[in-house]
Parts: sequence; C-alpha cells; structure tokens
Amino acid sequence: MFSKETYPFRLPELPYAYHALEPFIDQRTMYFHHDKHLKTYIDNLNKALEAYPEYQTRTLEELLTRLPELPEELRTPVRNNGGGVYNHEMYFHLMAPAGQPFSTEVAEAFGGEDNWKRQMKAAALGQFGSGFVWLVRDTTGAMKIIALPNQDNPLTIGLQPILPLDVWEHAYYLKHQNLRSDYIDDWFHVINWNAVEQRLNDTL
Ligand code: MN3
Repeated sequence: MFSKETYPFRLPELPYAYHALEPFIDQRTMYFHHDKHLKTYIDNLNKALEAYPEYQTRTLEELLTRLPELPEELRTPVRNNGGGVYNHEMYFHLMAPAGQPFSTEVAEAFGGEDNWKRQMKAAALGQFGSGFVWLVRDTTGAMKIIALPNQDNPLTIGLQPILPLDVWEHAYYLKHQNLRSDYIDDWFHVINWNAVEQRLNDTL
C-alpha cells in the first residue's frame, strides 16, 4: 500500500489503463494527471527528504500524521508534496471502470446515495480554488465529508481518509474546462466502491 512506502518514493503504475474511465474521465487527463502531475509531487518529495536521512525511514502516512514534528524547512514541502503523493495515489486507486454498485455502508451513514452525492457535491463546489473533498472517518468512527485546501491531508488533523475527490482544475480542465459540477457528476460514475468498503473495514 502506497501509504506504507518510504523514501525514495517511486511513481506507481496506474491500476487500470489510461482510457479505462472513459467517457467520464478522459485518457488525456489521466495521462497528464498521473504521469506529469503526480510524478512532479514524487520528485519534489524525494528532493525535500534528500538532506534529511533521519526522516527517510518514515512512511508517507507517518510523515503526514506527524507533520508538526518535522523541522520547519521540511514541513511545508512535505505538507504540499507528501500530501500531493498520498492524495493522488489514493485518488487514482479509488477510481475504477464505471459500474460498481454504491456502498450500502455509506448509504446508511448519509441517508441514501442521493444525499451523500448532494453533500459531496456541495463541498466540492464550495471549495474555493484548489483542494480535495474527502470522505473521512473521525476518531469516534463516524463518517464525515470535509473539504481541505491544496494538498492538505486528513491524517494531519487526526481524521482517517476514506475517499478523495480531487477538485484541482488539472483534474478536469482538459475535458470539462471550467465546469467543475459536470466533472463531479462524471466522477460519481467511476468510484471504486470495492476499495472504499475495504478502507472502511481497515479503519474501524
Ligand atoms: Mn490532482
């Protein structure tokens, strides 16, 4: 699992073909998003950790969970690029070719599929500028939806990430241009609900 990896971080393969999420997320977007954007976060995270051997043995998950422990000059690059690596690897892993049935556990927690989608979409449209919307578990085990700016990760504020929705423009601009709302509707079709349920079990 990517969150258990340590320095030096490497670009993983996409778990499906670049065109596998068509027509909802297009092949070109997937290529640039994975091979260029994620690769840049990985390179910059490795560069930041190069001079800090004492932190190279920490997993990505530990780096983000224990972010305040890092020296100040390392904290911001790990927050931005370590977050960028974690958030994107999870985002790609939690998409799959369209057709998986909606999670019954999520439906129960949010009063049905439509309510969950409405809340995710409201949070995603309400996130000004770049960021991610997250389905998370809090310390009581309850599921919540939150929006975080930039590449901030729920682990840093004591929440368990379950499912990320990338709302940076680079996630949708090539196909949807400025229409974030259409991108969100399309993303709903390609959620890897099997993997979501796996994470829900793992975080209990
Ligand atoms: Mn992105």
